Amino acid sequence: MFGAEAGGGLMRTPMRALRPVKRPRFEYYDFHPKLEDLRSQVLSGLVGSPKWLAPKFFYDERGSDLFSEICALPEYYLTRAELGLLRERSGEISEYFQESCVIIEYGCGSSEKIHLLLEAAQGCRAYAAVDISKQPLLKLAEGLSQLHPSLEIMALCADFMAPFPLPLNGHGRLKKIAFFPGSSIGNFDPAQAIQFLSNVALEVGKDGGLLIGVDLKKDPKILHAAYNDARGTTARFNKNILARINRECGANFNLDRFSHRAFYNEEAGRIEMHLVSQEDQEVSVNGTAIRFAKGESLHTENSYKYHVEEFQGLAAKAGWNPRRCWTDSQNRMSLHYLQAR
Ligand code: AVJ
Repeated sequence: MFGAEAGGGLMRTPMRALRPVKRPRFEYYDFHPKLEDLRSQVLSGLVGSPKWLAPKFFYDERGSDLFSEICALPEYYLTRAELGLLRERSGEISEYFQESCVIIEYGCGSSEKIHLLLEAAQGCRAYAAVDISKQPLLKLAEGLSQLHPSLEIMALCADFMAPFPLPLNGHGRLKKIAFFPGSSIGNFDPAQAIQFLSNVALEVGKDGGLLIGVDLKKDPKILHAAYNDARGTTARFNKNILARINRECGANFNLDRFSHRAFYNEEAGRIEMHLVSQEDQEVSVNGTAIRFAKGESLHTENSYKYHVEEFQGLAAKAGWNPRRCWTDSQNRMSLHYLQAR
């Protein structure tokens, strides 16, 4: 134990000071997508019509910081509501984490959610964090290894949209429970969501679990505000994707010539985010000329919202049985525990 020497800690004996401290550790695996992949995927989205970019490209270092800012915005209820559920329902959640298990978190960012979950998850022996963004991933793993020195931690930098090997070291035989918080599932369209959830079911195996946060359908005004915050942080987050492409793909987007647009598409049940060209313009991306007409939109994100039963139906198609669902008192966010068939 370090640090817990209230009183009497001032005069450490030399022996004590010299005793080697076991450094908290974790294992890092880099399956980070290559720069060429970014360039070719970005270009293929920009040459077609309608133009689009995958939302995973938001999360460079700057984008990850902006996303953390979003999570603290008064309008962005998702993070607070989910943290509230993890806190208030920790007793009930912990029932599913009694047995020795390994938790696999997809898209952890720098979230404090896993800190809360680990307090409830008595049986957790190992934790594998998967994220596309290296810096927040390392920060999270470092922080956790200090707090939980006996927990086996694996940090995997990978794009979880594509299959990748999951190195669970000696822990592959433990019960596996996936953790997918934050309504990140909303970035997939329903067919992709079923595909992803099926992959996760295969990964955890029969009787494995999934604890997943899903944003609920609600009054569109509340949804609209969450993606059009007064401070303009979401707009900066959206536009940062262009700045990133400038930095990493040799492009010359002028961010002032695009505007942030986010709205709720009721029919599709999703928030859509776009960047709308303010004028006729031509942008060069890695030597390729891309034309934008005035008013033309570049689609950067979908964020699907689900009723509880709607999501359970989707998960059922992917091999999951619903076991428990918690919602907050304002019915904004849901947290599901599902079991693989
Ligand atoms: C991380 C995908 C859950 O859709 O709410 C926040 C990303 N985009 N504000 C979401 C996001 C704009 C977020 N997810």
